[in-house]
Amino acid sequence: MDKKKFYITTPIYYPSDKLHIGHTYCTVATDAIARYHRLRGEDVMFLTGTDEHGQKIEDKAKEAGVTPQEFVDKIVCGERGVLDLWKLMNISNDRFIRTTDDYHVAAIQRIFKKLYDNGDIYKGTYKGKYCKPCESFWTESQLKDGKCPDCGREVQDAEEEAYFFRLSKYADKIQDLLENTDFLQPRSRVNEMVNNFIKPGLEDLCVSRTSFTWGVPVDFDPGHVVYVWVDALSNYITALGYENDKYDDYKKYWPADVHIVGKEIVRFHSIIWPAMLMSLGEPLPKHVFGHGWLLLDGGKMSKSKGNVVDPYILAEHFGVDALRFFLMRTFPFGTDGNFSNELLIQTINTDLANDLGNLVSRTTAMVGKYFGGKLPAGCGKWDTPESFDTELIALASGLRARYEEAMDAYAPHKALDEVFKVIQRANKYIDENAPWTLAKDMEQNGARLAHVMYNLLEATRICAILLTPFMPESMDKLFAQIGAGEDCRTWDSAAAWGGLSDAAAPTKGENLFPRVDMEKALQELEAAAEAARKAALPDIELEPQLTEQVDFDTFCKSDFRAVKVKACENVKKSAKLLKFTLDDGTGVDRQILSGIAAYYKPEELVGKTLLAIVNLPPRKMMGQESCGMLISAVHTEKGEEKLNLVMLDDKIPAGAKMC
Ligand code: ME8
Repeated sequence: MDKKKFYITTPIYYPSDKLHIGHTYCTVATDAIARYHRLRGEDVMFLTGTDEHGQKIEDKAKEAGVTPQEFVDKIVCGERGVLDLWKLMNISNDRFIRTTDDYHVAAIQRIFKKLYDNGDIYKGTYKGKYCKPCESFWTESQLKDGKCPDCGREVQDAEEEAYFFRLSKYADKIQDLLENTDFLQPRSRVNEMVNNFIKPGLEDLCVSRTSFTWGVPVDFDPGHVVYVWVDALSNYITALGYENDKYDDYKKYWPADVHIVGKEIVRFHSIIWPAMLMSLGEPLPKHVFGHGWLLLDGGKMSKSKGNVVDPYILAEHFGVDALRFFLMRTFPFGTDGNFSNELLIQTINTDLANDLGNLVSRTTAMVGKYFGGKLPAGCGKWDTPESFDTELIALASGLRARYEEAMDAYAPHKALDEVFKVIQRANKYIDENAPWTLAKDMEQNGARLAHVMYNLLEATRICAILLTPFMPESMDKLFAQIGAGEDCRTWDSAAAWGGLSDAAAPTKGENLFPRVDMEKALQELEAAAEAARKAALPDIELEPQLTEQVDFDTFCKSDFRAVKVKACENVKKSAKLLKFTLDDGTGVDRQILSGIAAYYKPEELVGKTLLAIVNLPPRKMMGQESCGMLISAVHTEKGEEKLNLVMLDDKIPAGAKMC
């Protein structure tokens, strides 16, 4: 029999900056759902990728002094880039698409032409605002205080020739799709779409631009590039071979079972994308699921706000599986959640170290201690079960069904909640049976104790199967520790109590989830974040040069002289000031105070020839007079301000004029 197909996608990421924990959240969730379907024996296609075109990338590349392709290559394929992150996070995507891939670009040109040929794309005029110096088009809403958001200058009304997609034509069909089917989930997002976008009147969509070039060119009208969302959304079909020869499984996998997307891009996926597919005459995806955001300090993470959390730091610190688990366990998938390091550590300590970790280590240690690591054959059966035996067995036996219901409703947090109810029940079962008391009389209670151990291992096995999509690596290790072979790690065996052989030989292994010392970890995270922030800072940063000019005569009024340091000392009660006694060639000592104590020790300056401006009006600082100013060079290095006094050749006599 053919396996059931399951096609699942994540949004393809903008490589305009490095990815943060919010992006990781979305991809880990999709990965867990994909792994769940593989566990069920389905033929899964899991797609992710990068969305690499558009003005934002073109601008960023220009800023960085590289080509747009070089810019995206570095973020996608470079060290600690997108591909590295997904590898680290153990993301099991079957395919990775880049919208700059040749086959995708060619397919987009064909898709655009198809839409044009069937009359759904027409040429019109795009009205907007134009900033002449920047050569940039803006919409009214993009302006900052009515001015160009880039340079702050006045903008003017402008028009640009552009192609439009007849989105308005599909308004009724889309409304019907949203309101009368389960296409868009969670259901709460439907009203938002219908009330905010469809009811006010769907306007036709501008789908080409001529004001920048980093995009897929419209091949039948040079100068136009395809709107980035038409290019990006189509990835879901081009990656299967739609309108290209690179792949040939479009028929096999399309329509997608689900597009997992963040809530701010639900609009594109639930209105524009189905309209495009309707126009192309292709089937619609079965579901779009709009998940919530991870918030930091109450706001969405974004690089421009500076409030991003680096998934590399967290995964390296706590382990990939602990991080994957935390993301899925803590935040209800359809709503926003507040991220914090404290919450992460708490979850690791409570659920993984205490509940799951303890259950496994206590049970395997007891089997080692009381039975030499091997349970006696037949211990899986017990003729006169206690009520707590029945309760544990019933709860664990019904777990798969409850888990399945939650996973199928895209509620991984609920599925995990069900698993942890069983883990907590099993821990309680240890206390109820008090194995240490039973072990006091092995002759009398040995068989009962073996049965208790078996029940614990068996409940753990079922939980571990269902935790595999979330923590694949750790569950492999856990199976080995409880002595569960391949045949009893399967989806089928998760619904059948008694899958574990009663001759299993568990071994107490490494501690899978060590307890985290909250205070120490928080300090280390802060230090790691600070080091990463510093590493990302530019090596050297210079003050921008002044554009305002001074006339030559004004400049000549400044009297710069070579001065020799006769004496130098710290000014009492000031951390900043040094007091210099200088020979300026006049025969009378000159005193200058300078705020450079952080950079020099007084003794290292005595005897040096420095540069000073000597005709500034005298100033009082900390009660002492300063007659002039010493000249220094300043710059910023890795975010830290650096200062160097300008030192002259000692051959230059005191008082020599600089000109
Ligand atoms: O939107 N919490 O790319 P993107 C949760 N290229 N999810 C978050 C998040 C946060 N703090 N921050 C971002 C794009 N995301 C388009 C997609 S698909 C055809 C094109 C999610 O890199 C965000 O909601 O800006 C989105 O689903 C995904 O990361 C990619 O965002």
